[in-house]
Amino acid sequence: MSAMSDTPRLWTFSTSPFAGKVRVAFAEKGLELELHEIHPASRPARLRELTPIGRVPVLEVPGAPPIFESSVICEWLEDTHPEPPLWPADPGLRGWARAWAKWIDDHATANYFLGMRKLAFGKAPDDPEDITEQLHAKCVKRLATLEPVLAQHDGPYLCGDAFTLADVGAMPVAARLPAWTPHLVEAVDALPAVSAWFAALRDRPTAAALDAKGDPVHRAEPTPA
Ligand SMILES: N[C@@H](CCC(=O)N[C@@H](CS)C(=O)NCC(=O)O)C(=O)O
Repeated sequence: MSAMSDTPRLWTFSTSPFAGKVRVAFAEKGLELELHEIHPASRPARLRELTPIGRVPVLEVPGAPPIFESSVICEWLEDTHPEPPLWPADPGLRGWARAWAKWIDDHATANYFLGMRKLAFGKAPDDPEDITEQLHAKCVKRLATLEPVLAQHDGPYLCGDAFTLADVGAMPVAARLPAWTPHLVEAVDALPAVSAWFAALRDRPTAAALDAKGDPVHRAEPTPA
């Protein structure tokens, strides 16, 4: 593995929604990222050196401490590369969008992808048999909460014309749900504002960054410089 270049390095795995969120945010800014792909079942030691939490995404930038937490990485990006802005200029609307961005992470994204994770990596011993179905039903119920919220602005995005990091946060669910869980599509189609919003998010050219995959970094690999 090469010494670090000036291009920010993101520790990621391709199907992680939170890493996907960061990849889309960088793409929205037109910035490059060096992707270091991990496998969740075989995390390289370097990841734990960067953050004892051992989760992705983690951003490495020359001359700065590593940054973890997808929303915090996106805030660093907004601070260091303000154009094009990914938050509304109005402080009140910005606060509102930030609150919904957190809610989308904690409720829609977390339930959907935890359901997928249990399907892919197995259930915990005390999980009910239908844990994935329960988590996915919870996700759809939470999406219904967004119907009146989306109606507050005249689309296509959460804040109307302004595309924000709250929209970026919803892109992984919007993009994966039809392909990975077609049986949930009917329930989402019954939510007109959410389904129109999801379609607009899938149409965003930067949605392609959700599929971006870096060179794999294996557990046994030595610590890069
Ligand atoms: N709140 C964190 C969540 C990070 C997170 O849960 N990352 C997952 C991937 S989506 C992970 O690394 N999971 C590994 C594991 O839990 O074993 C963020 O937004 O960055």
